[in-house]
Amino acid sequence: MAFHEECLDRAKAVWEAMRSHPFLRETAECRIPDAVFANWLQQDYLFVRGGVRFIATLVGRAPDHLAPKLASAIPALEAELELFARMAAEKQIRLENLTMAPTCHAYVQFLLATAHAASFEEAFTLLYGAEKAYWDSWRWVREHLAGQSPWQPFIERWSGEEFRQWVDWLEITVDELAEEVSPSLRSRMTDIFWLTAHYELRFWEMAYRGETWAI
Ligand code: MP5
Repeated sequence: MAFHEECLDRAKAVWEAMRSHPFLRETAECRIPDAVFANWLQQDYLFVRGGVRFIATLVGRAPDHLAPKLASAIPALEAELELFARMAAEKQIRLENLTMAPTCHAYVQFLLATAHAASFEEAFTLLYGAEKAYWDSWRWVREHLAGQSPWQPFIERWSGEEFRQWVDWLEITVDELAEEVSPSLRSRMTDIFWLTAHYELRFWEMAYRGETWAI
């Protein structure tokens, strides 16, 4: 079994819960309330900004042959942030003075802590897990889309050809990295994937429920 299949197999239950989350189902059925979608848009905007710093740290730690491709993700994320800004302006959703909800905050801290304190291979596994989660989630939306969504540009961003090629590269590369490491590091890499899968599920849950700090 390839390493990425091992990861997906171990996280199977949470991956299925993520892909069948009501946020995604209601988005596909074009009946997600605007205010609920806006929760996701605001929090994901903050998440992606954290993601830029995560990838920048990863570039600094990457072996030479992986650094250029990883670095190419940074302008792609900047373009993505512009998409968030464009859609937010169109739908009158505020992007200034936002507060990270608890789950978004914890997930971004997990990204940054892993990038700085864990091995490069573990951090790369996190990146693969987060991107694979979005590919599988948004592709599910695209495959079940029941009409013209007001949120179409987001659906296309993460279910289109360019993103597919990026996730394919991450998948091949994470498998290659896992071939070279000790059994204990390989096992820590699957732990990171498992945690990432849980954060991804919780991110939909956070947006759907409109999670806030208690007080
Ligand atoms: C991604 C994202 C995909 N935007 N948000 C979450 C919660 N998980 C994964 O990352 P990217 O860098 O926007 O493709």
